[in-house]
Amino acid sequence: MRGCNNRVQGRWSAIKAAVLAMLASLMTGGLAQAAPNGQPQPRQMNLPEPATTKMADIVWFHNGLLVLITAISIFVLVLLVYACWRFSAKRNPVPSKLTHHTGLEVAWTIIPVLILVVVAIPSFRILRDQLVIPPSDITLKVTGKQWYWSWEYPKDGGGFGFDSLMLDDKQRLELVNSGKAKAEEVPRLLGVDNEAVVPVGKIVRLQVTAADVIHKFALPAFGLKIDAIPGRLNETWFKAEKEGLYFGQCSFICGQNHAYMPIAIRVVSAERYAAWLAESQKKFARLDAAPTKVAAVIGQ
Ligand SMILES: [Cu+2]
Repeated sequence: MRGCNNRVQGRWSAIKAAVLAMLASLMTGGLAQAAPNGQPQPRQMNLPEPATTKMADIVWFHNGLLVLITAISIFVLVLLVYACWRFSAKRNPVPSKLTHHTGLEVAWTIIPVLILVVVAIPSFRILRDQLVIPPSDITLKVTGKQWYWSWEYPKDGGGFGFDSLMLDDKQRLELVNSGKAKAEEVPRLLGVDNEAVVPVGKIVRLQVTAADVIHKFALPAFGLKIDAIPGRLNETWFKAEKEGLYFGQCSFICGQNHAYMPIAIRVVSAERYAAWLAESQKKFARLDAAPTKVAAVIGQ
C-alpha cells in the first residue's frame, strides 16, 4: 500500500513539475529557447532566434499577428456566447423582426477592411525587403542537386567552388572523436562536410538555382526561403549580424534523399573570412572551368 502511495505521490509531483515548467516557459516565451546556432530544439515552440534584421522583422510581424488574431477570435467568441445567452428562447421569447441595420453593416465591412490594410503595410514592406537586393559586398551562388548543395564563390570572392554533403553518423563521430569539430557543430541530419563561410555584418547576394529537379533553399535564422529551379537563377540576400553556425534544409520535396541535404553557413569575423578564403582557394576546385561559362558563350 505504501509502495502504491509512493508511486502516486511520485507521479503527482512529476505532473506538478511539468505544469510548473510549462507555466515558467510560457512566461519566458516558449517551451525551449531557440538554440544560438539556429538549430531546432526538442519541444521548441518559437521561431528560431533571428540572426538577421530581416528575420527579426518576420518574427515581429508573426508575433504581432498572433496578438491580433487572438484578440479578434476572443471578441467573436464573446459575441457568440453573449448572443446565445441573451437571445435564447427562454430569455427572449418574442424575437425582433429587424432584418437590416445599415450602420452596423457598414461598420462590420469597413472595420475588417481597415484591419487588413493595417496588416498589409508591414507585410508588403517585409516582402519587398526580401526581394529588393541592396548593393552587396559579396556574391555567392548555391546550386541544389540530388541530394546536396554546391557552393560557388565567384572570382571577386575567391574563385572556387565545392560540394556540401551531409555527414553520416560514422563521419560525425570521427570528427568529434578526433577533436576536429564539437558535437553541436555537426548535429545529426544537419552537419555537413564543407560549410559555406561568410563574413559577419556584410551584405551577401545569394544566387540560387538547381541542376536537376526543383529544390528550395531555406535557412530560418536568416529569414531565407527561396526556390532553386533548374535553368533559372533566383536571387535573395542576407546580412548576418551575429557570428555562429547556422543550419537550414532543402524544403521542397525533391526525391528520396530530400531530408538529407542540409545547409550549413558559418558566419565569421572579416579576418577569419579572409584566412578561410586564402585556405579554400588552395583546397577547393577553381571555378575557371566551371559550367557557368556556358552562359557567356550563349550571350556572345
Ligand atoms: Cu532538395
